[in-house]
Amino acid sequence: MGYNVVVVGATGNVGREMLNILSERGFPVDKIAALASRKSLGTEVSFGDKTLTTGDLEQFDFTGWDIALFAVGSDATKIYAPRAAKAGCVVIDNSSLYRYDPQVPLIVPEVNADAIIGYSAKNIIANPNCSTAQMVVALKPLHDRARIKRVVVSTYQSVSGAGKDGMDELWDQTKSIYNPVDDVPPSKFQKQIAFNVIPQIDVFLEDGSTKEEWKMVAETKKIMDPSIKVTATCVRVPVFVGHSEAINIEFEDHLDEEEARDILREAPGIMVVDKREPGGYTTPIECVGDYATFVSRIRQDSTIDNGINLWCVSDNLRKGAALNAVQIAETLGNRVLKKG
Ligand code: 11C
Repeated sequence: MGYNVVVVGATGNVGREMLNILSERGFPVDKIAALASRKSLGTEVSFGDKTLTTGDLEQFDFTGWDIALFAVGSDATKIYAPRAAKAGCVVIDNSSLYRYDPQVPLIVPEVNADAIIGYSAKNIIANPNCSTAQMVVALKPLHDRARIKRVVVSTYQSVSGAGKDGMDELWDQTKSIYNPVDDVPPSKFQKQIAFNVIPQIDVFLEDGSTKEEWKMVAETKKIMDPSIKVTATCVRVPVFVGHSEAINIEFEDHLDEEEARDILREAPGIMVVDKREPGGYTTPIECVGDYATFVSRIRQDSTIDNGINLWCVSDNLRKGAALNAVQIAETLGNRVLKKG
């Protein structure tokens, strides 16, 4: 016996990956529904070797459905997630709407799977922001060994984090550079993204940071440990898929770079690629379509007492979104619903 599963936002970048990953991982599905907003209604999407036609989110009755993976914006989530939850369907939400709600667990299964039990307060589980998800997978095993005090992270985030429109803007603008007749001015992004980098993701906050940077701070504290200090600079780069992060970590206790490498090699969800030679590290293009969070360039930071630097890369549509959501569904199934 399997689960009745709904994917909400099935035509978007993340919704499509949710369907792919449910199928790839053999998630025990009895019945599946792919839902979309009115404008994408009737679009066909793939689920393994099947083709599904998207149904209408507005009209959908969630009664009798076990799990809904939501990959729509906060506005639609606000209306339909409580509706699904009330009908007895557990919502796994990829938007930021519920992430900071103390009654909603924010889960990265490799890091805080035990917290999933808190789902029953609202029948909702939150999926973190992509840049947080891959970072905490890399940080957790090191924190368990040497207690992290402070993290300084700079991100290099791909345009797919901004959805299909972001990918189209990079593609069209890149072409337009060679054919200036087709001018493609910035629209999704604040400045030209082709052949450029932009130190702004999401809106500015009062303290001069951006909301993306704030999310990395708040979510790391909620998922891992509220005592960890995080400071982030989030940057958009002209890469289609795959977020990269340069992470500087300060620990309470000494941690030697060899031990850090060994710990990360053994840790769940991580692939260490760290040869000190040209090309002996992972770049975003190499992580596309993969499940792992890749860690490279592990080295001592000799400017502080207990410091390590590393480079971390992952597919933002997978570990950063759809894969993590499916892993949450698997954890929920194995630990709570126990139907599969
Ligand atoms: C980006 N990280 O790369 C964002 C996208 O809170 O789930 C995901 C936003 C979120 O633009």
